[in-house]
Amino acid sequence: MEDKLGLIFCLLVCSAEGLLYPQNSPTREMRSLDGSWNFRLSPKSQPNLGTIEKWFSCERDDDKGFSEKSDVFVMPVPASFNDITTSAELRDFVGVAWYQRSFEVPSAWMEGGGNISTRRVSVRFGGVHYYAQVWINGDLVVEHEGGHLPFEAEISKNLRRTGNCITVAVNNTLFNHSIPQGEIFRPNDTDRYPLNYFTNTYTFDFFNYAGIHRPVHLLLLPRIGVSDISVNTEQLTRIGSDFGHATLKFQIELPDVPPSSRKNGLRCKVTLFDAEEVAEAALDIPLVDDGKLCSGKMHVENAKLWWPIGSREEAGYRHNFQVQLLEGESLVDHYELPFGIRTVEWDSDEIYINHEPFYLKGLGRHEDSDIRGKGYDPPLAIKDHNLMRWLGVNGYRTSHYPYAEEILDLSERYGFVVISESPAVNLVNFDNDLLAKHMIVMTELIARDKNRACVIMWSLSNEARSAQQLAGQYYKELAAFVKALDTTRPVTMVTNVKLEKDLGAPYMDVLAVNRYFSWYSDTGSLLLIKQQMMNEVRSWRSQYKKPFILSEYGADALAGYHSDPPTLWTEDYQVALMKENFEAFDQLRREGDLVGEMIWNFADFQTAQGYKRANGNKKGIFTRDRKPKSAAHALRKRYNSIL
Ligand code: BDP
Repeated sequence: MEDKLGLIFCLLVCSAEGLLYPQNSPTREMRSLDGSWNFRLSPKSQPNLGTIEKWFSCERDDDKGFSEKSDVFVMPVPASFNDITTSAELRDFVGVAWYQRSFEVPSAWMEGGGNISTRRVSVRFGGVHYYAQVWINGDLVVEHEGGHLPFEAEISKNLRRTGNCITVAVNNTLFNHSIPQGEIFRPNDTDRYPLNYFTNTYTFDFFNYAGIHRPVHLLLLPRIGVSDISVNTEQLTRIGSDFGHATLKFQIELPDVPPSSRKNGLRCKVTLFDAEEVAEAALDIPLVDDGKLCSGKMHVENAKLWWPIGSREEAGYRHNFQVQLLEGESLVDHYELPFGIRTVEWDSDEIYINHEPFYLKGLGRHEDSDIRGKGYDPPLAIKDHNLMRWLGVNGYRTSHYPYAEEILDLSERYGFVVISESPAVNLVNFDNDLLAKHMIVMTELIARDKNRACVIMWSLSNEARSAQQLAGQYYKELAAFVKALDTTRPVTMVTNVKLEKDLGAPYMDVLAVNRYFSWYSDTGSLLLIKQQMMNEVRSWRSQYKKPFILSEYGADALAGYHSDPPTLWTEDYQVALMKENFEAFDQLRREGDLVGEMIWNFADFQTAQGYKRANGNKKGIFTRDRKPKSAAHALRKRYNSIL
């Protein structure tokens, strides 16, 4: 992959349209393509072999094709491919991995040859890491860069009545200008390395799992239908503890088609239903802007509000924002968007949800588990949410990349607050090409998650080298760009740089700082934590006068290791370190200097191999298979005792 070409390509075709989450409705149908796919690697030394030999051709009797080859094996989707076999070659593979499967579409979808004038068939990927190319029956239909956000392509013209074939080539290589970044290490020392030896190195602290990580859907959609919806709680007057009068501002978009293909006389009917399906407000409005959109404001009286978990008996309340596109009385499109009514505000000290100060009892997480790697797995996602409920957590950060839409749905439903982070982790250089790409990622992320009540803040990056001279201008431009895209949420960047050196903080609304006192500095000296933490937070606060979140602290602990007095890598040390931090947090909070604390990490997770990592990072308060360490009980006790 030539990264500049990728950028230019994406600038041309990356669009915020068509990202609505798939659903069945009176006008929409979907079919899952999850399951067992055929899988084959283009040899590491010949990354282009699959393309040269046209593995996407899907011809069974083609001797160069994909099918029935001895090196083809079965791969589950969604899942990372790395841990599915016992092969170290596959686990550490760098290059292009190929997926292929056959599929059928219902014959009704193909009426009139796909009935191209009134309906379209699309394929939608929730996330493929890192660079994906997709072919249908041998035709390239879409390419997408970036491993954590959805993309979609129309395939109506590429389909056959029966015997369809889809091929996906996934390149997991990370470059200087991918997000996240990586480096190709290609030594020319032939004494120590075989000819053509190379690896892909990266500095971030989690394994670069790859593959088709999230669900794949076939969609049947109206050709002139709803392509995007934006809704936001613009104004809110609280009524009592749980309710409010609200003004919702919304915009419904249709595809930008030539005037000759537009339909005249379309209108939008927008209805807000409560959870019992009782209509609370409705509007009927014409399309404007050459038939490309409907927009308006909806007033709703006594609406039940979306509240964070733990703050009210009923948290995570969602209404159904139903959009119908009508032509006369006939229904052209129907989409239902779950929508939580809530506001987010911030000033120099606090973050407010529904006008109430919010204190984040949080943690950092990863999409990570045994066997699946970063593949979306419903039992795991639900288990994780149950564990967070047990802990008394009220929010988390999607460290260090956007999580699956299905995970955010769960979080929103339970009332977990989410700081949504881009995949820009450990950025090391700050040039215009990277900035352009970072802007694309933020655009795609906001397009995907803008309607979610649970998402209260955007995190532009984690632990960028923001002391570098060029970082100041970079973050100035990036923050302005994101704030223009979304004026309703604060922006942060998570930093580990020293206060005097960090060049990004001046442009953020909220400060988020990672500090590992007595782990990465003054290792073993637990008694220094309180003093160091308090001085640290107070100095950021007095310099910037912005709300402050301690976004990471913690210690590695090998489950089952104990010592008294506590020593490094034991469960006892992890707990002791937490308790010292808690004392500092309590005092800082009393003084009005802290709006959130987030332990690192929810569970142990896999990393690249290294002598500082014992089969992964062990800072989890749960093990990788979600068994509690002593730290989980200590955190639970704390979070359940603070309001
Ligand atoms: C922080 C990073 C996080 C690491 C953690 C650690 O933000 O990704 O996993 O340190 O070292 O610096 O455990």
